[in-house]
Amino acid sequence: MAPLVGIIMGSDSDLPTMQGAIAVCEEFGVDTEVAIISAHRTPERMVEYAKSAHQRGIKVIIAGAGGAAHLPGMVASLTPLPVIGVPVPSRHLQGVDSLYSIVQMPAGIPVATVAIGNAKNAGLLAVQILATHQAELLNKVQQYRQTLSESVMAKQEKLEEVGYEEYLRQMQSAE
Ligand code: RP5
Repeated sequence: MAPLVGIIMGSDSDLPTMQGAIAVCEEFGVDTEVAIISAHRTPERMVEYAKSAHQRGIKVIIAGAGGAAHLPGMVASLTPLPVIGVPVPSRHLQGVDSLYSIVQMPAGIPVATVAIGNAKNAGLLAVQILATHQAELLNKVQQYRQTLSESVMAKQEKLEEVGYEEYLRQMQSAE
């Protein structure tokens, strides 16, 4: 099937972070295309990609970048599609620079920005956007939420059963 989510990143060094978005889309059975596109090093390729994405059937773009993270905002300015920005943790400023670069968009050109390094949430948001008009996917999102809730309740039950000290000990020995 033609991919519905475009997952792009400024450098291959962003891939370890961005794999969270790819993995979650795969988990929900959503086809993606993955590309390295740099706003600074390959600006013309970025323009071409952003202008053609909707014509190729892409519905949502997830863009990750670090440092002077212009990719999500520039892509958002060139496409009518929703863009989700992932601030990639950077070496010197731990991704605060990436976050500020991505989140401070001017009125008129939004980028939905997730937490630093949280590509998983970007993938989930893309899935939820697609699920607004896909009943089967909406069902999967609801099941996922149910599983999340059950996993927290299982932790609570165990905490009550073994007490906090033993719980901590087991957590630390599992690390
Ligand atoms: C940004 O510069 C990329 O998104 C990456 O996070 C950062 C560093 O890139 P490399 O020097 O590792 O290629 O454009």
